[in-house]
Amino acid sequence: PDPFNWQDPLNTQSLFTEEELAIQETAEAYCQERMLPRVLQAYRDENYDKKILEEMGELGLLGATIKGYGCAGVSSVASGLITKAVERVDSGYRSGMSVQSSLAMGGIDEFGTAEQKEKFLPLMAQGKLLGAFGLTEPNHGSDPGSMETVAKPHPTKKGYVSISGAKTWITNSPIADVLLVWAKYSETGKIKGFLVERKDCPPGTLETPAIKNKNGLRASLTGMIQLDECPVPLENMFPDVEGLRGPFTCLNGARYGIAWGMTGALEDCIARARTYALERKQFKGNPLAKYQLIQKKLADAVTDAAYGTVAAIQVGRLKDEGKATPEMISMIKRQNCDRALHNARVLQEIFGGNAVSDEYGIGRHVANLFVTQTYEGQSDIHSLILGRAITGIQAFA
Ligand code: TGC
Ligand code: FAD
Repeated sequence: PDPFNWQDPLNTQSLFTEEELAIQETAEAYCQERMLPRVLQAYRDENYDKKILEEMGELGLLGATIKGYGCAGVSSVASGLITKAVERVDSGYRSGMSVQSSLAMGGIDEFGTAEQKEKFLPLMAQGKLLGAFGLTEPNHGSDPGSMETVAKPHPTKKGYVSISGAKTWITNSPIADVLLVWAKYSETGKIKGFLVERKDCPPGTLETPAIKNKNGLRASLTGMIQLDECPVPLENMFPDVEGLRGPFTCLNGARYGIAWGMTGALEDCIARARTYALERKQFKGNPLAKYQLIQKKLADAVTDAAYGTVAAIQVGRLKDEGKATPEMISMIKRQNCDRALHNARVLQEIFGGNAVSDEYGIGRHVANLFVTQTYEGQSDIHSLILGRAITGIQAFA
């Protein structure tokens, strides 16, 4: 056999097709050469360069599993490799992409009418039209079924609904052109999806203020969506899906992506910690890497990254065969997020005081990984989804 490779201990490269390897190479090259040089300043300034999405669009990296509409139509594993490459740089950059690709484009592809797909998907694939996904509200996060945002028939405009309510912690909302808003439709009392186009909203009916001074995910924009009797044409509603199945179907794709992304973020922490441990000397000129406690930290992290990658590949293959269940996705989202956060925190210790300097990158990952463990279903929520599937008893309420 080939010698052991700490960067790919279980030789997962042997599980990819030629096409997947080529996509991985394109994505890794773009992310390391074009994204990585920007991230430190973006994180300091709490700034997101939306040109990133346009650049990714040019390379065919957006909505990559969608067939047609200018999208690449690649395998779920290939899309996972793109996500991993992006998150190796920063979870905020992956967030910007996930919302565009999985949540907004994925929703339109799955539930949109032919007209909605033609209108939005080609421009979104190019990164020229930006999307957001509004499910969470100030009073309802883990329990979106209790949402208060409502869509009523518009009192004066025929063929329109009037949407009122507030969404919060919405990635990309300050810059999005089209916001997929989930609201209770007064005619049925059921949750429906509406594509709210910023350019068509009369003044004062749509506001998307940014949430500033975050202590994680600072290279991504987050904001609110405030709707005050906002008129939206009924032709912008997803016609055939109602209830939480709509948003959760979009979330299946995004949660799958996060599971992949986690392995990228963790591998970057490992590479940074290993380099540091080999260079930094303490006690009689020995590198930190000589000490057993340091080696155990690296061994644990490398093992978790490798196991997480293998699990993500398996779920990706099942997804393309139509055999992946939401519980499988909950399992890998929860496990890969929890292990990435835990290991990143432990690896951070290797840097001693220097961990506090943002130049070393490790603190940025640790702060980001708290967010990834929290959004798209906090880890304990995924424990309950799994617990329900194991016991047949739901423990949410
Ligand atoms: P429950 O009774 O379990 O289900 C209600 C309906 O939804 C269906 N369903 C699913 N359908 C497809 N895929 C899934 N994964 C599904 N899960 C549930 C279910 O079959 C049912 O359908 P129907 O037709 O019978 O009505 O619903 P519940 O209200 O008891 O929900 C419980 C719980 C905890 C599972 C759920 O509410 C949950 O997952 N909460 C977490 C909330 C969450 O994930 N929010 C994410 C917001 S978006 C975000 O964070 C984006 S960050 C992006 C970035 O920046 O990267
Ligand atoms: P809560 O629901 O209040 O939960 C708080 C804690 O209580 C959690 O630990 C949770 O696990 C626990 N808890 C809740 N219920 C139970 C229970 N029944 N049993 C045991 N424990 C429980 N949302 C969007 O819609 N779109 C976005 O683009 C988006 N982007 C985000 C970006 C960022 C940077 C952040 C921080 C969040 C984003 N979110 C987005 C929101 C995110 O999905 C929610 O924060 C998340 O779902 C948790 O909801 P909450 O914050 O209201 O916490």
